Amino acid sequence: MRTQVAIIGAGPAGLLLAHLLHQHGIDSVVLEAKSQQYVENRVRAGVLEHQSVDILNAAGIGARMMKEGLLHEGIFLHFAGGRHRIDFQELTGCAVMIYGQQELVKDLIAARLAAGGLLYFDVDAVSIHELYVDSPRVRFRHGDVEHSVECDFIAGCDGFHGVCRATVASEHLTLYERVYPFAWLGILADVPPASHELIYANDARGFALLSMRSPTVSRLYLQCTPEEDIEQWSDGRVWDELQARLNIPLATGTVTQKSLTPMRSFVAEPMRFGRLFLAGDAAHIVPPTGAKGMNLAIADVYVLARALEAFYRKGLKGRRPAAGAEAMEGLNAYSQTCLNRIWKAQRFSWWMTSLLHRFDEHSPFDRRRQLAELEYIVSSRAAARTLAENYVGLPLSAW
Ligand code: RFL
Ligand code: PHB
Repeated sequence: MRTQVAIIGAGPAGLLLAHLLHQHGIDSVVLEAKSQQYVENRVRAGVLEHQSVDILNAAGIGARMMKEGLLHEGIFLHFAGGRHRIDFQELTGCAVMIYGQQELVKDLIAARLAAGGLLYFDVDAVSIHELYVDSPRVRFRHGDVEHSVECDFIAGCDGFHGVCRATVASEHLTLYERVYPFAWLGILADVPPASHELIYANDARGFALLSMRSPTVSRLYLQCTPEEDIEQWSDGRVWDELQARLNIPLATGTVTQKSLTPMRSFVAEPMRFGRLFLAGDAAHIVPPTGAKGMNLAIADVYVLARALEAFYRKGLKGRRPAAGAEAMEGLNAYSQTCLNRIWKAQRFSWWMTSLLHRFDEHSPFDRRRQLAELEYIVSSRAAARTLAENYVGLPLSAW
């Protein structure tokens, strides 16, 4: 088969890219290793920056998000026995949206299917070929049938463990990585959230986060060790520990999901190799403390879709597009445009992680310094604004 853009991975990055390209009249095929049911039920991120909300609304994908999502104008920081609010609306004029990643994924799949776009679930043996020519190819198996897709471009939206980045020869890649000495134990529970806004708690026992998915569903996280045996955490033990760290009365409810998330900062540079463009978690991972992962994925494909639209508009219409310098301008700038913003989100995610977690290697001096920094943030408008403007999202620049 032949398409303009072969997209590998049906997470937020791949699905949104397919949707934005469709709106520009650009043909794509989306290949996903897992089943539709698996992808639609994978519990992950929950916070959308205000610009992510704008992008989704402008793309006509935001109707259910605007109805069911929860607009949050601030967060609470809890430390040293006190709770302090950071007022995003007052400090930046912006808010964030709480809307589960799996709900966004459902909306994007529904839009893709309604548009009649090609979307293959349960594919395997995906391999990519001839990245440095004008017509690269993707091979994959679906059921018992082997397919070959000839295309103009490949979008590697296949997450951290995907094949796209792994296909690039290591001498072409520079990797930056930090692995943290802790993880998050997360639960989803059928119980109304105990606070109307998120609480990030720095407690001597370790970090905790109270978040939510709806007025009746809570999402909560606890710092633990990366080797933690999740079986050792009965529901009762989780609730007791959350209560101790968040220092708020918690009604308990049925725990419907329990998971362990390792914490990592990671960037692969560059994000383009000939006709292959990496986007989202395939190129970068942030620790979830800054709530940036899904937003970076959205920002990457927003920039990529604009660059591809310009390529096809400026290139020869109807025939094989010319890869002239003017048509390629946006695509040539893609990697640097995204990386400028990614590194700022990396810095913020690392900073929030360092500020809020318990580090075993910390000396009493380090602990007092951490508390002093939190005290400074809640007592200085400039410091609070720095946190707020990063949390709601730094400006998006197209190239
Ligand atoms: P995804 O979502 O991992 O999607 C990649 C898709 O590619 C498929 N795939 C393949 N398909 C075909 N062939 C192959 N060989 C393939 N290999 C893999 C996979 O099955 C998958 O469907 O990457 P994408 O689209 O880049 O999206 C990134 C986000 O999922 C991720 O950054 C966020 O979930 C991170 N994250 C958060 N981000 C936020 O913006 N705000 C948050 O509040 C937030 N909280 C979180 C998070 C991530 C968490 N976990 C579990 C890692 C909280 C947690 C606990
Ligand atoms: C979530 O609701 O899953 C969530 C919220 C904020 C974070 C991370 C995860 O920083």
